[in-house]
Amino acid sequence: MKKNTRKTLDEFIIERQDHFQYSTGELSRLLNSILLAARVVSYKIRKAGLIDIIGSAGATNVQGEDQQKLDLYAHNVFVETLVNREIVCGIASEENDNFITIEGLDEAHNNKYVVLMDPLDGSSNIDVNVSVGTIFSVYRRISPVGTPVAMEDFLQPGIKQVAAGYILYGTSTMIVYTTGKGVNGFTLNQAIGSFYLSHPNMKCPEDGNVYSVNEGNYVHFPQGVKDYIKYCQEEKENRPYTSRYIGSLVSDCHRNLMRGGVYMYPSTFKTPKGKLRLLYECNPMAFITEQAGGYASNGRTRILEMVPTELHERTPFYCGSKNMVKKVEEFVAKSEGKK
Ligand code: P6P
Repeated sequence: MKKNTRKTLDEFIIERQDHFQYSTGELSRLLNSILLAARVVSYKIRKAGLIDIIGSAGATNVQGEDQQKLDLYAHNVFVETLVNREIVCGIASEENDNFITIEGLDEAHNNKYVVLMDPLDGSSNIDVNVSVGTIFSVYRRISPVGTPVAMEDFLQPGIKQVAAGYILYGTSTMIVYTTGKGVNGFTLNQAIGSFYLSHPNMKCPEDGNVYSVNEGNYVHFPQGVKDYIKYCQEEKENRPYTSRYIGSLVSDCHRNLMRGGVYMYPSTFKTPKGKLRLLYECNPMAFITEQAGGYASNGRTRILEMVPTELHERTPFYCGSKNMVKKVEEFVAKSEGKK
């Protein structure tokens, strides 16, 4: 019988313990907590059509978006798992107006890390059985250890992330994450509840022939983005490219990471600053993509160098194959008369 030589994620984290700068095992325990919560959420999602867990929760989040029952369920599972293990000193979530402190646990003030997350991105796709994802980002706090967590701990540029990852609840459940030493993907064996190393040392091709954008917003895109989309569609060189848009950030970015391509969410009439949130969607996806050799931009500058000013701030987002994202920047610069 063929030996199962694949490492489990638990073994992988222990093996890489030395990769976590100054880690006292806290970051490993943090990642393991996220994994545990991911298994719980994955199990629930897989039953969504059979139990009363789909559809609207009848509330809206800070973005004014209709909260799905599974949004709130996922939020509660990740928050409770992290709080109960007293690993972090604070949590920011798309589903919460302000960041979450660890009330009543003074010792939590001694914890070194904060987590920012989108507990369930693309959740409106659940009702139609389309893949969704969880996105998380981890920073070392900058406020003094021993004091309550502060907003400055969350408003750090993406280059300061110590870890980032996503869980893709797709045809299989995968976790893809980085701690700044490359990107690795693990697939969940639902039968035994273990994640196995299935995509070691993931690399994003520098070029690709897939562009992902909601072309329904075309008329409101900046001129440079319109010019780039026409460039993708013209019959020249290795074009026209293929258009693929799942409407689920994690799914579209995962495909582009594996096969090459560019995901675009420009500013539009309804979302003049873009739709995606810098802190817990764009920064983690940018960190992972760049660690795999790709690139992420707001159309002018590198996402990871943006200095946040608000917890839920939005930004235009272009992410994927380095040469394709750089080409978008080129078209944007040209349309703005910059060389
Ligand atoms: P639109 C899901 O709501 C999300 O945040 C991303 O997962 C996805 O890529 C995008 O928004 C879809 O937005 O406006 O094209 O439906």
